[in-house]
Amino acid sequence: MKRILIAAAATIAPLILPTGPANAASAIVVLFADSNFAGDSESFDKPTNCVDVSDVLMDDVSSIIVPKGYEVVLYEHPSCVGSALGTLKAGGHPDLGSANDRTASLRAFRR
Ligand SMILES: [Ca+2]
Repeated sequence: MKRILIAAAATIAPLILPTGPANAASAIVVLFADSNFAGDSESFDKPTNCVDVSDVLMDDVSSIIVPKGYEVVLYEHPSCVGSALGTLKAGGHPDLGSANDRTASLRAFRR
């Protein structure tokens, strides 16, 4: 009986992955209402599923920080439907150009 329990524990253990602030902090997308990372802001931790922008920033996002290892696709409607406004690579985007004040939802992809 004891041997069976040990085998079961060894099977389960790899599924319990460590998660911590260090990992989370490196995967946060930050949106800002104004260009150059100013104004109201909102953060999403690893938004690899579609997320809607809050009412405060809806159609008002003007700059974005994309975490290392990710790309972010912006959409003009909630639930990531409608036209994709563009794909942003990792780094700071102080000016969204033609996507300015049009983002309603977004999704991140690992790169
Ligand atoms: Ca704005």
